[in-house]
Amino acid sequence: MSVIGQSVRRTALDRFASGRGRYVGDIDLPGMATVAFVRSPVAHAELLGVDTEAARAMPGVLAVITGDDIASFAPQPSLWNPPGQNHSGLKALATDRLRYVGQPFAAVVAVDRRTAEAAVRAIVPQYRALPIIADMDAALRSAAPRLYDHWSDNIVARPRWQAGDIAAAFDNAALVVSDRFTTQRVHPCSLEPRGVVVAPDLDGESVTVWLSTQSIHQVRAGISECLGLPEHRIRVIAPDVGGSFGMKACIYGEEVILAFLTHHVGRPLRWIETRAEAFVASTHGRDERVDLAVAFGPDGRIRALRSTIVLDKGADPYATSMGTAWISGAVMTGPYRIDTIDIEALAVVTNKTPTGAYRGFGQPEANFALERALDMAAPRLGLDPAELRRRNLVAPSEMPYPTPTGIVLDSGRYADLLDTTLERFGYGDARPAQSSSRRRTGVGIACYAETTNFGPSPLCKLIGVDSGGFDITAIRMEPSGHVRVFVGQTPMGQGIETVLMQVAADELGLPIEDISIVHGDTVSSAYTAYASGGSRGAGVAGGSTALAARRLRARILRWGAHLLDALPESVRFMQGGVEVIDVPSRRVGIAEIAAAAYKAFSTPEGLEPGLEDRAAYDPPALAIAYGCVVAEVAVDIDTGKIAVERIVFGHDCGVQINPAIVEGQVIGGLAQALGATLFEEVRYDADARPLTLSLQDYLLPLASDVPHVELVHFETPSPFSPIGAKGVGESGTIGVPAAIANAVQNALGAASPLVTLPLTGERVLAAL
Ligand code: MCN
Ligand code: SMO
Repeated sequence: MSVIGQSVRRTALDRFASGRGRYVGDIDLPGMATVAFVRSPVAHAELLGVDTEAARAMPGVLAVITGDDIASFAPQPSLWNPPGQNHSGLKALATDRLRYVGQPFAAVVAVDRRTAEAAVRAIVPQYRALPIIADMDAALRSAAPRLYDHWSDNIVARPRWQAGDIAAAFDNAALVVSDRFTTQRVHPCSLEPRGVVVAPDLDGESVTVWLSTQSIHQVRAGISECLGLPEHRIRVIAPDVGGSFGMKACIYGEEVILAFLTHHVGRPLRWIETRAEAFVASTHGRDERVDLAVAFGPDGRIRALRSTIVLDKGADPYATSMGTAWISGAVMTGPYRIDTIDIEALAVVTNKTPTGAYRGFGQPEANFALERALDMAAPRLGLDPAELRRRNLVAPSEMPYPTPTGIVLDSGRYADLLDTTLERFGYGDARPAQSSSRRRTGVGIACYAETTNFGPSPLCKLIGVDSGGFDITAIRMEPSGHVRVFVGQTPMGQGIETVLMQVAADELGLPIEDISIVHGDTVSSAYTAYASGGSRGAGVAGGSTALAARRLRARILRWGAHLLDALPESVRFMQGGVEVIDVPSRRVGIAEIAAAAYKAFSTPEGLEPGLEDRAAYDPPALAIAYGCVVAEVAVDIDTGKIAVERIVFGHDCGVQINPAIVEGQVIGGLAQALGATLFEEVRYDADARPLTLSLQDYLLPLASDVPHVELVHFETPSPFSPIGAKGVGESGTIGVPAAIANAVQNALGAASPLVTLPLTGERVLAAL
């Protein structure tokens, strides 16, 4: 029986659940010292000098460095570099200017954490305040001060997509709906914050870096570039990673500084981010505003779409640069048939912590705008929101459907999934569901189409991602018959290692216990430039793993034939061995084959001793997952408090390799989206000083906030993955904000439109 489609228990589950995970913070090396960073207390200032004398003189302080000490470093690399992009050129420590609260400008090495923190407090920056760019409007104002003197404005880049006669389509529309939809800034809040441990190697030249990251090879390349150290002299290891959600996808300055300092002081070093630090030092998510106008024909068909997207990139376009806004633009037409567009995406710099990748990566922001706009149009067109969507969803017969932004909607039954999900919900019976009491109920829908299996290398090149989108898997059957699979994915909690074991086990016809995965070490695992992110683990790493396993299987077959003294064409692979097709009793087991391949006293013609193979897989295109969320809410109109009562979530991620993991991913993503819909928000005051610095100011969803969720699964295999898998790791985050907002609007009836997240009580009351 195939192990694909089985809810195999996750390998590390028991270890994690019983507190035996081993994270960066658990690493303890002899002689290890602690690093702490001195961070900007102000949003924007000229840095005149840093007085480090008192700190240096403190007992237990081993070193203090400032920006002046890293003058020879190259700037922090940007992983996305779309055409025409402006670069900051910033290094790991600020030198002449401070650009956001939390930006590091000095680092301290001390014998322990307490001493390091005391030294940090003793370091005083002299600075002169500069005018502050507090938000995207301030950044775009023509008289705005520039954050970077070598730029002509505060815009990172502004790609644009145009197709069809947009003016005519709007002029002739039966209805135009337009508004400004804002998705707030959020804190990714992985359970384990970031952390780095480094050790100098004995040769005094190489360095080992243990890091909580989802991209070991990108980090290695980044450290190499910044320090001018060849990549082979840097070993990056990701131990267990306690959540990441996109935020650990990039290289940060801290790892570069530690890699440098470890030789400087000749000791292993550790830096573990505190939660308060994480609120300013690690990239935030979202913070995007979408101006959207949609033109409809009298039949409710969408005739055209016009949009301007603005991303608040914060103070430095490093890491993912304007990637999230680019993806928002690329997916703005959603799962719908729309051929006339004019979409522009801008990213601007402000005096805030940089924003970066966060689960959903630009897609929830676009979805919130489009799905809210559809609900605003439906009553004016005299159509039920479900019917309006049904009329516009791309049909299977139209696929592959190229959208005007260059995405190809590959496969799926969009309208069927909508109807099945509505039926499961009992939609016809539930709507309209408002009541006259102080507690009103409402129902809302959102559909989405989601880019997954991030990769095609030509696409990466086109949009300026600095690495190809392939995955490599190496595979080795040991002399014992056990199979080790070397992958380039860095698990961060999503369970990918179990799923890749399933793929290998399936291809080789072996029990899952006979497979193990090697990952998260630039020396021992496979090279994969892009690593984990873009919901690509199952589809892309699953692809390279299936191909590598197929090659190994062919090799095992030839060894089997050799041992059976049969022709390769006359044998077949059967559970746990190779047998002669016509004479199944002539059979040789895997263990025997493996032993023979390593003894190799006699090697088959054309083969070499040993059982090893590898394969790379570069997907031909993105795979488009899709889904439909139906939410029911109850709104207390005295307080504005929203209770999400029920969610039915229909989705299609192609072939599900591990249904239990898929379910966990959808519900986990949904819970995260619920927080971002209802209350999570990173706030700043008018001077760009952060107001949310702890979990007392920043509300996360509790288990009691998450409603009963029912899932509807469709499984349309992706034509763009050898195993038919599309991604699911981000699916839960995309349609939830719009579905809930649509439900709340349905409950509130004639209130003014809800267009800003999160849907706090104040906003709900204001709409009433
Ligand atoms: N899966 C499956 N069958 C499919 C698709 C996926 O069994 N058809 C399984 C996968 O094998 C994997 C999981 O579901 O175990 C998610 O797979 P996939 O969608 O391919 O995504 P990735 O493995 O690339 O994971 C990254 C994705 C992203 S981009 C973010 S952000 C994210 C997420 O997954 N961050 C997470 N889920 C997370 N889950 C946890 N617990 N922690 C994070 O930081
Ligand atoms: S935000 Mo996920 O790492 O693509």
